[in-house]
Amino acid sequence: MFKFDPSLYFITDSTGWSEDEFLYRVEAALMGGVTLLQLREKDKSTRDYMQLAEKVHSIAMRYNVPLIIDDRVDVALAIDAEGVHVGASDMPVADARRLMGDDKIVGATAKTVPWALDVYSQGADYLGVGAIFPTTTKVKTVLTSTDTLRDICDAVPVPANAIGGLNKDNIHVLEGIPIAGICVVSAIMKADNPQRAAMELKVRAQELGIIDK
Ligand code: TZP
Ligand code: MG
Repeated sequence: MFKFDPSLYFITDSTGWSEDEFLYRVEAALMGGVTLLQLREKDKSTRDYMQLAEKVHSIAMRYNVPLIIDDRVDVALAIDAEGVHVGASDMPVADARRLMGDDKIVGATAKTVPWALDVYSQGADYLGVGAIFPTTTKVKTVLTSTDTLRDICDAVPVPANAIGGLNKDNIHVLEGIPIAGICVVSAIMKADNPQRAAMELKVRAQELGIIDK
């Protein structure tokens, strides 16, 4: 059984990397202490998404880190991933929960308190809240203030993570907000040394008291 720990949540983006380089980076991040992993692919065919997901899943399992599949309940079920993450234009959380069952992780995006309450009531296990800072990752998003992030944390009993443009030099803005963890793409994916980047992010977040030691 996997432990669900969203404290350092790494979301992948294979854009611009060969498959070997991508898989190497994913593994390096896991070695650096990533606690939760999401495979996020926007342009792949179902077949290619599944094939990559199977490879990433077998790596993640070696590190006992749950794999979440972005957007696609079918892909998550087909490869027996530990969970799925759904956003506003994906399958509704209640349907994702019904299909995934109670033992899988269903995460949801929320950018406002009413939205957070809605996805929580539909059965979301955790929330991704942002973008806190502008992001260079391919995404349709708006900024969410740290005040709203705090309000969301206070409004729902499930873990909420901050996302969007976060790196070790700016996560101090999250100090004192009862988030469960941070989600990053570029800060690890595009780092010269993804293992070191993951380690440094974790140490910084721990120093700030954002996540537990
Ligand atoms: N949702 C809100 S911001 C974002 C997603 C998927 C992308 C975050 O990527 P980065 O590179 O950490 O800014
Ligand atoms: Mg989505």
